[in-house]
Amino acid sequence: MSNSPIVNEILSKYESDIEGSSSTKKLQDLLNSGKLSGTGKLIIYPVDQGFEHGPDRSFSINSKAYDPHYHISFAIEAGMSAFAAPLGMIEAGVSTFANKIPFILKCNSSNSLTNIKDQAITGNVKDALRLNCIGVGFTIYPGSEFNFKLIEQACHLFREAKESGLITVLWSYARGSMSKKGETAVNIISYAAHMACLCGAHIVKVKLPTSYLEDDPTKDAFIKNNIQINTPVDRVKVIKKSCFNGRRIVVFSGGEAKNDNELLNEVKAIKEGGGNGSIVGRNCFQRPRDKALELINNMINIYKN
Ligand code: FBP
Repeated sequence: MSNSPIVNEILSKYESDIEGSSSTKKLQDLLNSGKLSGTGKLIIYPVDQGFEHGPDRSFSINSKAYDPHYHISFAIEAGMSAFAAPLGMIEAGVSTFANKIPFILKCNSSNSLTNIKDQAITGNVKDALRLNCIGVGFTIYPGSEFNFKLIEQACHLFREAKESGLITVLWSYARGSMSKKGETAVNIISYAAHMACLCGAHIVKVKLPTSYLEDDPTKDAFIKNNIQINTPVDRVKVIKKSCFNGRRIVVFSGGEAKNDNELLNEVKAIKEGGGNGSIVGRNCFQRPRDKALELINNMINIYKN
């Protein structure tokens, strides 16, 4: 299959992944997967909320969602670009769904039985290769007291992943030292997104920022240089800019379940601001399957058109 011009343009920005190397091949496969194939846009389906928030808080609203097969088959039916999950969930469906959708192995996880802003390593490159994944995912918490360790672990994992020809996705979620509101402040998300690029992530995943500016040393730069942050489109542009002036793929998380219009308006802003797509979990599995399929279809149509 030959690439669309936009896919070639995106791939050309990953200069260390020499043409023909397997990281490039895997990134190309991802960009040519699902219903957004060839558009330069992605929708990834992450199901690690059982770890992060607990199974009952995540799945009891739609009890079929306790089954890993529910999620993988949903991602395939919806035409999503990839399925991202921790080790056990991928292991539970890897042969049934082999080669039907790209898998991304989420290699660390937190849990809400503790307040500690840290993550445990639960997977590695060897697991990702054994499970035929196209890449690895990792979370860092910029601002947390554990941030330096998490950043070092991310860089270590990514080094090994690239040596094995896998792609790398970094969930960069600021939390810890800033206010709760500050976790989604545009100056903080911009900083977190840029750090993810510096860690060498192929794909950066952040929350959609608000117009709030956290009172920290980065705030002044926004005010003095009149950085536009009023609309969601402005803010997506700010984040793309902080990601090497648009040279890195950036996807935005869906967050807690919200109504269709709210989510679709966010998707319109991501598209208009030059973002590369979405990573949505709860907004899918916390809806009845047919409604979730309809939602993803509408998101795909926005990203396509
Ligand atoms: P959602 O679409 O469910 O928000 O999933 C995206 C995600 O990054 C998950 O991978 C992760 O479990 C969750 O968000 C963490 O959310 P929060 O930081 O709000 O606890």
